[in-house]
Amino acid sequence: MKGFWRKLGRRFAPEEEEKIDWEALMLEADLGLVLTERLTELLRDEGLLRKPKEAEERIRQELRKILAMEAPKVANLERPEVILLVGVNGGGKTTTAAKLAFLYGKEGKRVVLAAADTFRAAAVEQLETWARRIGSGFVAGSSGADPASVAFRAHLQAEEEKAQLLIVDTAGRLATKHNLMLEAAKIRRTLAKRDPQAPHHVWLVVDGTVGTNALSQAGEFHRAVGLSGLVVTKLDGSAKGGMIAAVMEELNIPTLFVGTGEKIEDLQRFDAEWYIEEFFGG
Ligand SMILES: Nc1nc2c(ncn2[C@@H]2O[C@H](COP(=O)(O)OP(=O)(O)OP(=O)(O)O)[C@@H](O)[C@H]2O)c(=O)[nH]1
Ligand SMILES: [Mg+2]
Repeated sequence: MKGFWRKLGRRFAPEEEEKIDWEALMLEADLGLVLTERLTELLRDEGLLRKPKEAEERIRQELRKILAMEAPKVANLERPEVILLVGVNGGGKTTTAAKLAFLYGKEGKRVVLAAADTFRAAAVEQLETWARRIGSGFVAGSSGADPASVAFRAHLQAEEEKAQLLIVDTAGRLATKHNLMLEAAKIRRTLAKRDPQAPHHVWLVVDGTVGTNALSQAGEFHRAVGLSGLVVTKLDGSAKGGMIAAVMEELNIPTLFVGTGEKIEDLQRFDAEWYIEEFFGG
């Protein structure tokens, strides 16, 4: 993730510093309209618009407040705890499912991966290859099978195997986004038949390079299925990470993990201080 200043390709000469248009800069950095307006107002009220050093410090402080949300505990129950991954195509769901299985596996949890993307045979193979490599359990449906029934079966198997964690990968490539939401909602209802608490976590996997588009995606999925967290991928590229704070501000959904590459270990727990440093870095 490139820093706020670096990303904008800007450094201000001392004589320009007083004229910084904070509102424009924050919008460019993908902080979104709501957060940008609130922060601009705040800087104006506190007389910091012409004091760049103080203004930056004030924004850091506010970001710290916005991002201070505790991550949920995962895999602490008697029954398999379920993480349902949703998101539009190419966001990184399948890769993230594997990365999470790897990460929790390393922490000693028994994990089952469920390939509930039955629309693409390649998607099932992709996850199966990962599962084999990681040594986690794996459940798939035949091509065209009902994804909700795959999730249901996977839950049965996870219980049989005494797995602590079931991670469900879903399709991102349906005819319409509306179908995508319906599908995710159906998987959610079906899992609840196995365990009223399931899925314990519904995480949106979103490509960090799409900027504030991620905010509208998160809003739509949140209304349709209720999200409890975000995984923001591809922050290794020229990502526009500002939306992480925007999603927190507008939807109150925490970012839990960030993807920083294509390899299995390229997933990190979200760290607010790291984020703020990266955001302003440069
Ligand atoms: N650089 C980088 N690439 C990533 C990251 N996460 C995923 N990718 C790549 O993004 C591409 C899409 O990832 P998938 O995991 O297949 O995405 P998906 O959401 O499952 O896609 P659909 O199944 O089509 O909905 C792959 O080439 C991944 O290797 C990341 O954090 N960084
Ligand atoms: Mg996939």
